[in-house]
Amino acid sequence: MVNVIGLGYIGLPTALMLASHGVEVIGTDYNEKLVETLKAGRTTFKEEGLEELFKSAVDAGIQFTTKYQETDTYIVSVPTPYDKFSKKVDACYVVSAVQDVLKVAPRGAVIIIESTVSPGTLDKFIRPAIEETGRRIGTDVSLVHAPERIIPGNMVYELLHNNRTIGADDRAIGEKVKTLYASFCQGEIVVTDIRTAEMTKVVENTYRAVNIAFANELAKICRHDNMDVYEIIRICNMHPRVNILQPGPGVGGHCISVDPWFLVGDYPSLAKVIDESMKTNDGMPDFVLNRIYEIMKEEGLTDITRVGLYGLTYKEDVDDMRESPTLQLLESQERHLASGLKVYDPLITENAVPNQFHSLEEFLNAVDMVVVMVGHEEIKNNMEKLKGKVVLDTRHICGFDKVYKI
Ligand code: SAJ
Repeated sequence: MVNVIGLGYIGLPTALMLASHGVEVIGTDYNEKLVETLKAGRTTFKEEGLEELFKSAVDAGIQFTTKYQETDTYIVSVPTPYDKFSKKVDACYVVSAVQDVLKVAPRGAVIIIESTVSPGTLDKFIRPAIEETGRRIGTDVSLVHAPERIIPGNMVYELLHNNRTIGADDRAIGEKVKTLYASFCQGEIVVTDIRTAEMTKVVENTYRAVNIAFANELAKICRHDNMDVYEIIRICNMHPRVNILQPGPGVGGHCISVDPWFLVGDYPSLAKVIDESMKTNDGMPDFVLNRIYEIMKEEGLTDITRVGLYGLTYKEDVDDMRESPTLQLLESQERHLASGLKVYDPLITENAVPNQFHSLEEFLNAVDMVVVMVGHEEIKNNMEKLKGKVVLDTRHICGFDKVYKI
């Protein structure tokens, strides 16, 4: 039996996937409300294919509880926040989850950490937490790091098809854990050591962050001299060895906008390109705000309260607002003492920010200028409704002629 600890964006789909592939699974989360929702047969966030997967896992007998279980295998998938000032990972949730696991784990149990951590975290924080209890790693319990790689928006498909990395002290334990993931994973599963597994995960997200920063920098250069950055990137990407990502209003989510900071925090004098890239990405919401002012001037618009931001989530077709560029822009707007921007997102039903609308029609009636911050399907399917508005399209999704770009 596997006890999956932490039933958030990664833990839940992983638990469901294992259960629907014949593994006996108990999912544990300290959040009682979340566990009650799952027990009542409802999923806790929106994701393509999640409902079907949930049904099949429930049919297969998955259970949800707030209690840690006595079992031979644990998968820890709890959040790893980072300290915004020191840029270092805060491993407190992982440490406390492991401490709670140790209260119930039998001798020989395998503890798999799936949460993304900065390289060295298992050595610095997790091993000492285990040793403090008098347990010997390798004999009493085994430690494994199996970082997840799935992308929100396509999680279920990627859980099945992505290649995976498993870091273990002991090859035999690594192979055993590989067999567990191979129950559903059709990709290649590489077994390596823990430090390498920690580093590869952070490097993958850093690579993407640096590539996006490069695209954002190109957007600024092109804006300066009135060149079309999208056409330039499109043509460059026709070269067989060039693959530049897309510029945008900023980088959000809890991965690409966070993980690279771990390297800057741990290696401040070495991680120069990474540091500059993160600053470039973090500067994009301000860049968009300046574009809004520029365009308002050009169009003779004077009332900022008649400008609306379309999209609150960190990217298209997910309901996750963590670190979203829109939230960053709203904060920046507060700093500039220019609050009043209207906001709307079809996937955010709760009241999250001031001046938020819950209907596209009402939102559009309240504004003269629309800033497309997120390219949700909804707006792609309703492009004609933007006609007659001044549009700043930060996602390059509007096909019509008169549209402003970042
Ligand atoms: N973005 C751009 N331009 C692009 C692509 C993305 O501005 O060309 C922005 C998005 O709008 C968003 C942010 O970057 O605000 C991050 O979105 P994303 O789709 O690039 O990535 P995440 O954060 O949803 O998921 C990433 C993935 N990592 C990589 O592709 C290397 C995923 O595979 C990881 O599992 C996930 O991080 C994670 O959990 O670490």
